[in-house]
Amino acid sequence: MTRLFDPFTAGDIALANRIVMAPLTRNRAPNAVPTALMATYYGQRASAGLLITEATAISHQGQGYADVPGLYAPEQIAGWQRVTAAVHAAGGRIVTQLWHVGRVSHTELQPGGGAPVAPSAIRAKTKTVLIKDGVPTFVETSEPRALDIDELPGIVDDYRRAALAAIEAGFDGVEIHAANGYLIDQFLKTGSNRRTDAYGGSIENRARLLLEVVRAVTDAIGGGRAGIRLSPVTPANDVIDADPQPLFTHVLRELAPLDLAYVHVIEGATGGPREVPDRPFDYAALRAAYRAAGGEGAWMVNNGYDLSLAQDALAEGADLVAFGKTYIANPDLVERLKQGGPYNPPDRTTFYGGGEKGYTDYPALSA
Ligand code: 8OZ
Repeated sequence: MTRLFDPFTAGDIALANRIVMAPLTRNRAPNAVPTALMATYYGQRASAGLLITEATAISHQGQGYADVPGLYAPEQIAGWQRVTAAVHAAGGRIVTQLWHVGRVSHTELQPGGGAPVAPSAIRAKTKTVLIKDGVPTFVETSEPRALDIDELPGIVDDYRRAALAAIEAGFDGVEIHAANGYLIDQFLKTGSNRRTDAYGGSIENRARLLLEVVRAVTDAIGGGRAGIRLSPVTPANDVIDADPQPLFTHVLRELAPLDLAYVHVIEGATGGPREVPDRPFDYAALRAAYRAAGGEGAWMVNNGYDLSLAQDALAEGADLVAFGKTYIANPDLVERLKQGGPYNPPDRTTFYGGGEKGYTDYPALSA
């Protein structure tokens, strides 16, 4: 019953417990530079076994929303150094989530006002956020252009350089964001990938970019400092695969020998129901395929967990449980789970953008 609160080692990262703060986009990094307020926010949550930062752009091209942070310029690395120092001073561990949004972007956010890039020129029926007259405003994503095959090595190299920048910034590791309809997921799934070259068509081809990115990152910083996030059936950002079970079985088999610290799986619809109608998925079979192929990374589960669901998941073989919205509102979530609550309710109106309100002002139990 108490395993949730026991120490655990994921790859090279020693965690005080099995409770993880999920990556949460908060849009509070003007000009993509992490702020002192962000250091306060993450520092407040350092009693989690592991903190995963909000999604962080690996390049200007990988940027898709106003005021999300980056990890490709010196001032961004310096900003993150304050964050990792605050978390480490409080005894925590923190990895950063490496992100390329692909087609989920807008010309206003792209270098030179160009089109966002994608596996194929298919527009996502989804919105992004721009700041209009100082106010965060939802807008339709722009029409993307299909990446030339010659551009892919440069994108893989951007991931590698961002992983090295993460280590320079003091992170304990990185999480490769391969979920939620962003670039890597756009390549994986049939709905967004119509390519006819070595990166489209077969499962092997659609998984190629993901595996090249993971190999580049693990070669650069070691598998024990790298995790990956996957979302087999989420409808997020209008990306759907016709047959996700064999696709993800292939991905997990190929990931198995890379000695990742962890595999992070979003069950169902990101931030929504744990079951997606008409899209059944067998997560236990996915883990079994990974283990059967020799994969030893920690198995991290996410989506809608509370104390009792988390304990059930650990009993059924998960190693780590990531909490999202609950972590927005409860900086001392570990203590609250230990005591069985109470939990502050999250205020949705302050999730994206703004300042301290709804960010660093949620009270701890001791306050
Ligand atoms: C919410 C708003 C913007 C981006 C994701 C990075 O879903 C995100 C995201 C979430 O993975």
